[in-house]
Amino acid sequence: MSTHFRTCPLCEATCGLEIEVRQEGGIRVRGDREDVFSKGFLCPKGSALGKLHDDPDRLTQPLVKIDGVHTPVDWDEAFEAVAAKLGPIMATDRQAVGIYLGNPSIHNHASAIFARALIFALGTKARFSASSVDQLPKHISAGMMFGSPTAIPVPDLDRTDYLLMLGANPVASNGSLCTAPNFEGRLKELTARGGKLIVIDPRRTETAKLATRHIFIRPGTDAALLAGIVNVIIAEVADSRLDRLQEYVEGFDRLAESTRRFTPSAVERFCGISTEDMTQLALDLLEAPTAAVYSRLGTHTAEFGGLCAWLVDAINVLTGNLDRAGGAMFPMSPNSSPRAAAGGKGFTMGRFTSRVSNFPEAIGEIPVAFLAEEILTPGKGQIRAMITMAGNPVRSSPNSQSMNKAFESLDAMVSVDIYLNETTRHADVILPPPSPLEKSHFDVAFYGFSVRNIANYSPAIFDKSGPSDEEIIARLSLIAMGMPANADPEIVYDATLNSIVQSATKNAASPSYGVDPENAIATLQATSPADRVLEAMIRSGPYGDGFKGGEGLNFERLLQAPHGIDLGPLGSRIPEILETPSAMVDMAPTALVSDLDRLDSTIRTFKRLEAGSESPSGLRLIGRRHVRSNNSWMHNIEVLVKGRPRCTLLVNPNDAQKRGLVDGALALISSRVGSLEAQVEITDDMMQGTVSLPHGWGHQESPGTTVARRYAGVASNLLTDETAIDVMTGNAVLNGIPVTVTSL
Ligand SMILES: Nc1nc2c(c(=O)[nH]1)N[C@H]1C(S)=C(S)[C@@H](COP(=O)(O)OP(=O)(O)OC[C@H]3O[C@@H](n4cnc5c(=O)[nH]c(N)nc54)[C@H](O)[C@@H]3O)O[C@H]1N2
Ligand SMILES: Nc1nc2c(c(=O)[nH]1)N[C@H]1C(S)=C(S)[C@@H](COP(=O)(O)OP(=O)(O)OC[C@H]3O[C@@H](n4cnc5c(=O)[nH]c(N)nc54)[C@H](O)[C@@H]3O)O[C@H]1N2
Ligand code: SF4
Ligand SMILES: [Mo]
Repeated sequence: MSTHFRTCPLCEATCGLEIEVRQEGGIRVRGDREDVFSKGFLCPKGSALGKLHDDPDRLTQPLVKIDGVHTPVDWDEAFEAVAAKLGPIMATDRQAVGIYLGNPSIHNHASAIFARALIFALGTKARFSASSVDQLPKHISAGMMFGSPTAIPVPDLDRTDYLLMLGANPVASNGSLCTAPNFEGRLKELTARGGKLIVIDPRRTETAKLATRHIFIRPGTDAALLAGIVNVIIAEVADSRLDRLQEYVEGFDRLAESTRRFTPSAVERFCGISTEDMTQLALDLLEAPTAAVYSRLGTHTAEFGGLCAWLVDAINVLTGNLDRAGGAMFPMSPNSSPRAAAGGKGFTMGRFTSRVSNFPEAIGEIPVAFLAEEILTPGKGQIRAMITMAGNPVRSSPNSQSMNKAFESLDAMVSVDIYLNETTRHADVILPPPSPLEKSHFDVAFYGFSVRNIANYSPAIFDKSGPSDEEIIARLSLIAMGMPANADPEIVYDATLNSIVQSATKNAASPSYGVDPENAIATLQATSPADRVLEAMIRSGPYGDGFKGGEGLNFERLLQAPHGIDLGPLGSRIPEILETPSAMVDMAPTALVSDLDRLDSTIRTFKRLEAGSESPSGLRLIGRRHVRSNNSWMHNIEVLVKGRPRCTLLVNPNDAQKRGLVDGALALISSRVGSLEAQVEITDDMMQGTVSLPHGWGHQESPGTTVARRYAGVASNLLTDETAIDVMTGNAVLNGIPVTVTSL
C-alpha cells in the first residue's frame, strides 16, 4: 500500500486528500488532516475520486467516428484524423473553426496554461467558454472598476463580522470565486464567534439554514436590492466611510446620482423585500466592525448580472470594507505576476463582435448563448467545426435542444474529454487526457480567489498510459498551425515557457527581474512541460526565489510540502492591484451606470403590470446544486448518484395546491423554448412563485455513460432560453426563467 497527498481538482475548494493505493488494487480517499488549508475536510465527490479513476466508462483510448460508430484507435491515427477533418476547413476559413472550453479545463494547470497556445494557433474569433454561463459579469465589473478582469475581491471569510451573501449556496457548492475548503465550517465559525451571516435566496437553502437570517428574494431582482442598499448607505453616511480608500477611488458623485432613484420603497415590491428589511441590511453593514458582501451564481446568471457584480463591490467600497481585513480582499496567488505600482491599460470590451448578432466580445470570448446561431446561420464565417475541451455545452448551455441541433449539423468536431456523452457523441474524434490521478496538480486559477494565500503542488500518483494534457493540446495547436499531425510538441512547450520567462525576467516587480532567461530556464527542476511552466511562474511570482536560490518558493520547496504551504492571511493590495488608467477604483463605470436605466425600466414595467389586471407573477424557474453532483458530469459514479432521485422540481405548497400538483407525481414544465416532465417535491423551502430544478441532468442521450443513463434525470437547460441574456455582459440568464407547471 502507498499513501499520497494531493489537492482535489473537482471544485474550487482545493481540499487536501489523503489517497491510499492498495497493492491488490483499490483506491481509498480521505481528507488530509494535515493539509494547511482544508485540515481534513472533504466532500462526497472528493472521496469518489478513486471511483472516477477506476470508472470503466472513462475513456483511456482515443475514439474516431467510423461509419457513425465511435471506434478506439491509437493516438497517431487519432491525430491524423484530426488533421484530416480540420485541415480543409481551416484552409478555407479560420473563422469557421470554433472552440469551447469547459469548466474542468481550468481545474488543471496543464490545460489552463496551454489552452492559450491552442487558441492562438487557431486564430479564430469563435471562442466560447463556460464563463458566459457563470461568472462573466464579475470579470467585466472587475475589469471596469479595478482595471483587470481577474482582480476580484473575495470575502475575508475567517475574519469578517458580517457576511451578506446573495445567490450562493456554498454548503452544496463549496464556494465559487471564493476558494475556502470547508466553507460550511467557516460559516459556522463566523456565527460562533458572534458574527452574522445573512443569506438572500429564493430558496431556503442548506446555507440559509445556517444563517443568522434568511430573506427570500424574487429571482432576478438582486440588482435592485443592491441599488436600494447603496441608496440608503449614501443617504446615511455619504462618502464618510471610505476612510483610507478615499484617495484611491473616483466616481462617488456619479454613483450617488445614478442610484438616487432606487430607494427601498421604489424597489421593495419588485424584489419582494420590505423597505424595513432593506434599510436594516444597509444599516447593519455600516454598523458591523467589518463586513463583506458576496454574491455568486444566482446573481450572475441573471438579467442584471453585470449590475449585481458591480454593486456588490460598490457597497464593499462605500462601507470602507474593500481591501481591509474582515472585508472583501484581493488574494495574491503564488503563480501571479507581481506588480510594482498602480495603473495600467485598463479593461476593454468589444474588440470584436459576434458574426450573427454583432454582440461584443468580453475577455476574448463570445458569450455561449450565441454559439448555436453562429453554427446554424449560413454566411461567411459560419462555424463549421468545433473543438470542445472539458465541456458539455449540450447540457450546460441555455436551450439545449437548439445547441444539440447545432452540434449535430457540424462538418467536423474534435473533443478533448474523458467521457462519450451528450456533447462528445457529436465528435469525429475524442481525445481523452489522463485521469486526475495520473497528472500533477496545482490550482493556478483558484489560488487567485482564495481566502488565504496558499501554494500546494501534487505530483501524479499513477503513470499515464496516453499523452498528457499539454501534449494533446500542443499537437492540436501544431495541426491548427498547418503542421503535420506528427510535428514535435516541443515547439509549443518551448514557445510557452520562453514567453513566460521572458516577460517575468523583464518585470521590475518580479524577484526574477534581470535574470538571463536562458540561465533561468537552466535552473528549472521540474520535468514535465506543464510543470516547468508552472515552476517558472511560481519562482518569478510574488513569493518566488527569482531563479536565484535563497529563501523564496521553488519547485523543491513545493515538493517538500505535500500538505501545502500557507502563505498567510490576505493582505492589503490597493493601490498596487489597480490596473485602471487613472490608477483609481472606478466606483461608477459608464457602461454600468447606463445599464441602470434598463433596470429602472424593468421595475416600471413590473409596477405597471402589478397595478393592472395582468399578473406579473407567473412561476419562475431557478436551479440548484447538490453536494454529490458536479455540473453535468459526475453522474456516472454509482456511489454519488444512487439513493433518492435528486432531479426533482421543488414547489412551494401554495403553488402546488393552486395547480393540483402532488408530491412525488410528475408535472409538465414548459417555457418559451421547450418542455419536460419532472417529479414534484413539495416544500416550503421554496419562495412562493418560484420552482427549482437542478441543471446538468438528462443523460438519456449519453451513449458512453452507463450509470448516468440509468439515473438520467431531465435536462433543465431544455427550458432555459438562449435569447435571455444580461445584455450588459452577454451572460446567460439561467435563473428566473418564466415557466408554467401543470400536473400530469
Ligand atoms: N441551468 C443551468 N445551467 C448551468 C448552470 C446552472 O447553474 N444552471 N451552471 C453553469 C456553470 S456555473 C458552469 S461552470 C457550466 C459547466 O458547463 P461545462 O463546462 O460545459 O460542462 P460540465 O458540466 O462542467 O462538463 C465537463 C465536461 O468535461 C469532461 N471532463 C471531466 N473531467 C475532465 C478532465 O479532466 N479533462 C477533460 N478534458 N475533460 C473532463 C466531462 O466529461 C464533461 O464532458 O454549466 C453551466 N450551466
Ligand atoms: N456539489 C457541487 N458543487 C459545485 C458545482 C456543482 O455542480 N455541484 N458546480 C461548481 C461550479 S461550476 C460553480 S460556478 C459553483 C457555483 O456555486 P454557487 O455560486 O454557490 O451556486 P449554487 O450552489 O448554484 O447557488 C446559487 C444559489 O442562487 C440561488 N438563486 C437563484 N436565482 C437567484 C436570484 O435571482 N437571486 C438570488 N439572490 N439567489 C438566486 C439559488 O437558489 C441557489 O441557492 O459551484 C461549484 N461547485
Ligand atoms: S469540496 Fe470540492 S475540492 Fe473539496 S473534496 Fe469536495 S469536490 Fe473536492
Ligand atoms: Mo461554474
